[in-house]
Amino acid sequence: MPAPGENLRINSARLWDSLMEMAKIGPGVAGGNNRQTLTDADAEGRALFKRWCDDAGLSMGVDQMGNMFMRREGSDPDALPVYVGSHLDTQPTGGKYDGVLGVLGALECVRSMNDLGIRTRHPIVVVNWTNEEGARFAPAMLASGVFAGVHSLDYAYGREDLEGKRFGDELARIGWKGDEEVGARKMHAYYELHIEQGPILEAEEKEIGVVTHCQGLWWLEFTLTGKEAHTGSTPMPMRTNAGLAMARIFEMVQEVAMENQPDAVGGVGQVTFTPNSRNVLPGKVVFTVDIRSPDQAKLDGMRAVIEAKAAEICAPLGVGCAVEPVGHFDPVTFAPELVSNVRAAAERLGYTHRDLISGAGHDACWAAKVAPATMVMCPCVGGLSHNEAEEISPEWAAAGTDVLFHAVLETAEI
Ligand code: HGY
Ligand code: MN
Ligand code: MN
Ligand code: MN
Repeated sequence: MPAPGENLRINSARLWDSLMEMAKIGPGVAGGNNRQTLTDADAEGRALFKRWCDDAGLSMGVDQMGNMFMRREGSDPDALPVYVGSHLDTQPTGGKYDGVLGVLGALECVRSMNDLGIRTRHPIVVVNWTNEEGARFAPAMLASGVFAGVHSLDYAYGREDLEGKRFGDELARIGWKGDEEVGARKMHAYYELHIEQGPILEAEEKEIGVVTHCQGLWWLEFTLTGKEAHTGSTPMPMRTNAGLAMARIFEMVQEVAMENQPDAVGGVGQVTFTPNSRNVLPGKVVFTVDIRSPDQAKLDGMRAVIEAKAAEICAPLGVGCAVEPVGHFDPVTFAPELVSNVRAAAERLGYTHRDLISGAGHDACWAAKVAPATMVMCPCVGGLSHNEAEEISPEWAAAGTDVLFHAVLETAEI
């Protein structure tokens, strides 16, 4: 089968218009997006995406986790489809491109196949995975995780947001709780286009990241138990200060990550104080430590050291310390054959490229457990993401989607 010709390109103007149109839904307060999963804004974004898929002649399937599967028929209806997608939900202070570029880039590939009269042998399925971000309902990549058999449906339905609302109820409320059995679908292959969310491609002036691996992660939920007391009248020696223990653990996590450079990170993004009153010492402090590394031994070693040192920090303070892993995946190796398709496509199209390990987790990490999977990345300005100032150029969006287009055509067979 001949490779797609180097002049085969997507419609970059239409792609950019779609990105800007989607960005109007669930606007943030500083130019980005707040389209958190299962909110009315998410429902509005899903409806717009469905309208566009209807216009492109795609048929829709929705599973029990609200994952949207938009199918373009191939010449061989019995052939397993090639799945291409990402997520439309965002962080509370998210950007316009994290996830969205992957969903709308996949849609653009299908729109371009329609324009060019291309019929692939394998069907193509464009995917919008529910709740990749895990901001409102932890953990992240929840729906692709259920799809891959990592989480049960009951576990997912029972996840609660900070207002105590249940995932399953909210999914039903917005009208996207499908009947299709989650995980029943079989994929021939899975591709995901995503912004890098890191500084490497821009710094090295490379247009394409050929993603060979994704670093592994642990999310460790710490519950520290102190004693509620008056911040003013309680003498220092009489305090059981969970907040102080938390601060020392944060410092220790930073030190452990720095001792494991260059390929390790560690930090905390969310903390809850109870009762969270400015003149009450916290009786309880809950936070999630996020550690990551592409090196399996480093990843698991950091976890062991952090848990041991946290206990040593808490004991002399009289603070109780409980730890529970609430998210994890080992470092991911993506499918070499698909990675080669991405690299060959970048070469053919004349885009500068370099192999890359993904720093962020993606739905592709769970897809890789059930099918050959890989990713295509484009740069983002300053490597910034999970920030409303997240930015890319139309040229970067087009380059990533052109490469995705060629790699998908290669696997789906034209
Ligand atoms: O946490 C992550 O890496 C992704 O943004 N869910
Ligand atoms: Mn993402
Ligand atoms: Mn994200
Ligand atoms: Mn493991």
